[in-house]
Amino acid sequence: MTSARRSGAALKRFAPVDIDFPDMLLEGLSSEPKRIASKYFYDEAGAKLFQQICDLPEYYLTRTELSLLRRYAGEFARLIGPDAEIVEFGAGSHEKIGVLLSSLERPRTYVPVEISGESLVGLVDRIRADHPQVDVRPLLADFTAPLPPTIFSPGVRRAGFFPGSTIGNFMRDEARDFLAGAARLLKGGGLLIGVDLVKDPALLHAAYNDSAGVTAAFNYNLLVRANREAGANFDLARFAHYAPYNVEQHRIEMYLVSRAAQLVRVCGRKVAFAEGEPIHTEWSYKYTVEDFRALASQAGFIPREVWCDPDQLFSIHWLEA
Ligand code: AVJ
Repeated sequence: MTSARRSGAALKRFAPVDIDFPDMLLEGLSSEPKRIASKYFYDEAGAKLFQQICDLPEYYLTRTELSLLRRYAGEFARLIGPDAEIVEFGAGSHEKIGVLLSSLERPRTYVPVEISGESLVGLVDRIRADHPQVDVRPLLADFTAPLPPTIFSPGVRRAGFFPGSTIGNFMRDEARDFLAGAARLLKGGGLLIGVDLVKDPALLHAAYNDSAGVTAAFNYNLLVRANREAGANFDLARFAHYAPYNVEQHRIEMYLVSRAAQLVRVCGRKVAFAEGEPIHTEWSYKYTVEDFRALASQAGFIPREVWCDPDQLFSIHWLEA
């Protein structure tokens, strides 16, 4: 085991700055329509803003999923079985994985896969403190890319954990490809995944247009980050947070819309914006239970149990690999 794996402090030292961000930004702002990939939301400030989003009264996702996790923990433990290796896609909240690890019978290893060093370090320290019997082996990587099979324990029953409806950030094809990769990785075990549901558009709209403006700040943080890391000079006051629900496509669409015709410097170049021109920053797809199960089947999983809250806001699926 390397020192980077053993201690959070060591991990922090080796955590790379995201050197791809300026290139990606310039490329995304040169394309038509303009876009910035949503994985770039989560720098240190963005991760904090996302935590605040999770506590918003309008953002029902986190608390609904947590209550489902608490309520059905015993069932998850029975399905996952003893001595399992848990792979989490993304470093989520210590609370969610904490509920799962506490309910499992002798969980053996926990492998959080996360692209942001800061998020990973915080989570790893916390889980090591709370679950000293679990071997925590963080992997600093983009979980959307194929994972090196060598980091996993051979011959151990493996279960994936993918809470938060992060799967909603993928377009349908990408979601299927991701799930197909997960099905191969988890063969013999399964995937426990949280999926936000199609519902009253007014509830969805409120969740992404909160009255305190935290989601707007989360969106604007991409421009703050561009100004800091890509030599840009975005004036935040000249962009608007815009997050409509697309009823046909079952997705929240997030944009930063230019309030005026303007030129913005990015990495030494000038990028032109027309008045009203959007930068696309996120998709957040919502599924029906049936639709998600069909997608999982196409990806090679056998969809098994599904748990929903009484108001049908959120779902957790057990997919057998
Ligand atoms: C982390 C992708 C699940 O889509 O609800 C929250 C991100 N964006 N508010 C979501 C997000 C705006 C979130 N996911």
